Amino acid sequence: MNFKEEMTKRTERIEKVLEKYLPKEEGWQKNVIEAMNYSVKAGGKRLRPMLMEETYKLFGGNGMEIEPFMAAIEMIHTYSLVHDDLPAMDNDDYRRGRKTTHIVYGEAMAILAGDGLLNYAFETALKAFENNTDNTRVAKALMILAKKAGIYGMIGGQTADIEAENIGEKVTQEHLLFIHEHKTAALIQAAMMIGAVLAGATEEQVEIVEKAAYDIGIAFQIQDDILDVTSTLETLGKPVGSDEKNNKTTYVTLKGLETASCEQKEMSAHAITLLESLNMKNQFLMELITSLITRIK
Ligand code: GRG
Repeated sequence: MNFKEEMTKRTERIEKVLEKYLPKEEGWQKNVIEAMNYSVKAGGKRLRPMLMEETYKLFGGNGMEIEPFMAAIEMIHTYSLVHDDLPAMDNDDYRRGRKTTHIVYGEAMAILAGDGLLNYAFETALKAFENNTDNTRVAKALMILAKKAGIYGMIGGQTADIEAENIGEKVTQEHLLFIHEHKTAALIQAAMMIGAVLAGATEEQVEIVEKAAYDIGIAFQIQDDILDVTSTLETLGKPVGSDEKNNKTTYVTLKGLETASCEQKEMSAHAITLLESLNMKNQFLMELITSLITRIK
């Protein structure tokens, strides 16, 4: 298998799925819909829908109900980026190599575009009921999506993150792990758990997937922290040094580059061991997980 070629194929497929589910730019709402679509179409690695579909395939899934969920998770992820870039939060001008949504459409429209994307994600995921599929699985998947994006997931992590900015060096490893688990790992867990649930995985199997996705999420965030100090705006598509600017404690400031990098590798390897314990095969998924710790953007 040529990993790079397979990656390109999958990314192109995800772009088509997104295109299919994005709202039409018309009516009195045209402006907000344009801002929503601008943010989603700005690109990005499409990691969450990719992990979702690959986990679905790992458990033998081959239906259509995965598609609205793939679009939904990317919409939720994109809304979080749009809001995170706002002046009230990180106040960033660049994202995914383009001007941020509030710079192009203004702050009010960027707030509404984020809200619109979050709501439209659920309107979209609900379309999975229209597929000829197991409604209980779809309902379970919706519950996972709602919880992992909410106050017990990503929003909870973002809250703890904002509060951590005010206490600077007093942020402990425990506090930081809470932030990373909720702000970053929760959506990755949602992606993989939804893939598993829709394909009919058992509760025990979904628990293993949740644990593996935790490791993947933390490792992914550590790499994000590393790139913030080692990369460039051109490569990353967003400003570097953002953590320092916002007085953020990260894995790198807490432990140093080398230890952070070692721990990240251990977590990624642990995730793979957990997934291999399921005795199911998806070579691309394993390579995708490994590639995340050496990613450059
Ligand atoms: C505003 C509720 C709310 C939450 C914001 C996700 C988030 C929480 C903030 C974005 C900033 C950040 C560093 C989040 C951690 C997760 C992360 C590394 C996001 C970037 O994900 P990528 O690298 O982005 O997958 P692309 O652009 O490739 O999709």
